[in-house]
Amino acid sequence: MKKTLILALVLLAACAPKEQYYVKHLVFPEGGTIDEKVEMAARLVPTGSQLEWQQLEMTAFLHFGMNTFTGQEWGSGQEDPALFNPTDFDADQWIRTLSRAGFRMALLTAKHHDGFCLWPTATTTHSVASSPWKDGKGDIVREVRDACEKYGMKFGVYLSPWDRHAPCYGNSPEYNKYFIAQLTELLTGYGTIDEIWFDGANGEGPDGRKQVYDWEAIYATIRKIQPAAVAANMGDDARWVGNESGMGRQTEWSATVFAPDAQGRGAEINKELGINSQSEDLGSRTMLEKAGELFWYPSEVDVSIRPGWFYHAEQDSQVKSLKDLADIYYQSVGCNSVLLLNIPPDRRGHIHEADSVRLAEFAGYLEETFGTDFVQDGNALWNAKSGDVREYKLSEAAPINVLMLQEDISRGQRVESFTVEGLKDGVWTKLCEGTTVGHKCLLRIPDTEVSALRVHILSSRSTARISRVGAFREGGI
Ligand code: FUL
Repeated sequence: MKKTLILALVLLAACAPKEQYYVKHLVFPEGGTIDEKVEMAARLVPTGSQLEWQQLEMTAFLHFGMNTFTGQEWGSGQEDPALFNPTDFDADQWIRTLSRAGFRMALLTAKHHDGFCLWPTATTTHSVASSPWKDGKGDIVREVRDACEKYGMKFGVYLSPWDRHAPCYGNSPEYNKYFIAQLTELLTGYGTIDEIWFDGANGEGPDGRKQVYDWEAIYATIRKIQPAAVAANMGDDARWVGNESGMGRQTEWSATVFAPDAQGRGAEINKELGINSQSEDLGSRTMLEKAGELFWYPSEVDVSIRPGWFYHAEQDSQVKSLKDLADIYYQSVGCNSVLLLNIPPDRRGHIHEADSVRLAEFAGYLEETFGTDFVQDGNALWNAKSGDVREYKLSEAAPINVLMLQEDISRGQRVESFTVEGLKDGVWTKLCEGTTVGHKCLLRIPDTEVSALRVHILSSRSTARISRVGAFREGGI
C-alpha cells in the first residue's frame, strides 16, 4: 500500500507541468497580451555567473595607472612610460584592505583611455615593460591577481576600448585586432577573470577617425576563453546604473527592457522604446507592454570614494564620509544593485591611509548594523502571491530602523510592490512601502519599537519567492 502511494506520488511529480524558465533573454510572442508578457517576465532568470555576481553585493574598482603619476584623469596617450614608477608597490595591502572591508571582488584598470598597459603585453611597448618600475620586469596585473588568490577575492579587469595611444585606433579592423589580442592576453594569462569591464567612454582616433568596435568578435573571444566571466557596462551581463554618483533606482528591475549595446541591435531597441541607460523606468508593466524582448541585465553602481577616479594627493581630505558611504550602500546594494566602489591607490602603490581608515569604519558600520537581525525565522522561504500577507515575530522589542527584503532571484524577479507594518500595543501601523525587491531591498525607516512585522505583497508577477525578511538597527553616524 505504502509502495503504491509512493509510486503514485512519484508519477504525479513527473507528470506535473514543469515551469518554463528563460535564461538571460526572452522574446515575447507577437501580439502577446500583457498578462502573458508578465507571466513570461516572471520566468526570466540570470545565468549562473550573473547570479553569483549579484550575490557578491560589494565589489571594488582600483583605478591605477599612468594617471596616478601625472595627476590626470584622462591621459593623452603621449605620456612617457618612464613616469610610471610606484615607490613601494604592495598589491597585498590593496587586497587585504578591501577584503577586510567586505569587498568580494577587485577590478583593476589593466588599461585606461591613455593606452598604457599594466601588464607586459606583446601588443605594444607602451606598458610597464618600458617603465623603470622593477626595471621593466614587473606585472601589476599578475601581482593583483595573486593577491586576490591569496585573500579569496574575485578578480576582474577594466580594459578601455578607447585607446588614445594606439596609432591604429580609429582604423577599425586593425584596432579591433589589437584590442582582441590584448583581451586574449588577459583572458589566457591570469587564471580566472570574473568580470570584464568595458567602458562606454570613447572619443575619436587620429584625424577624427571613428572607431567601430567589433563587439560580436570581442564577445566571442570572452565566451570562448572564459565563458563564466561577467561582461559589464558595454558588456551584456551587468548594466551601468546610469550615473557615477552612487545612486541606484528605488525601482530597479534586473529583468529589464533595456537592451545591452553588445546585442548589436541594442541601441535601436532602446531608441524605439524611448529609453536610455538613465531612464527611470526600465521594467514596469507599461514598459513590458511596449517591449518585444526582455533581458536579465542587472544594475551595477560605480562610484569613487574620492572626487576623482585616480589618486590625487590634493584629494586626501575629500574622501567620502562614513555617512556618504552608508547612503551609497543603501542606494546600491539596498536597491537591487551591485556596488562597485572605486578606491584609487596612490603613487607609492598603497591604498592611502585616508581611504583605508574610512573603509575600516564602513566595515565596522555594516557589521554593527547588520550583525543582529531582530526578525525570527526571517530566512524561511515564503511563496507569496499578490495580496498575500505574512507575519514575522521580532526576537526582542528593540528599536529598529532598517528593513530588508530579499527574493530568490534564481527563479526570477517578481515583486512589484509591498508594504510593511509593525505591531505595537496590539495595533498595526504602516512602517513603509516599497516597489521592487530583487536580490536585496533595504529601507531606512524612523526608529520604531515593534514586536512583529507584517509584510503584505501588494503585487507580484506570478508567485514571488521571498527568501528573507530582516529588521536591523543602525546607530548614529
Ligand atoms: C568613465 C571613465 O572615463 C573614467 O575615467 C572612469 O574610468 C570611469 C569608471 O568610467 O567612463
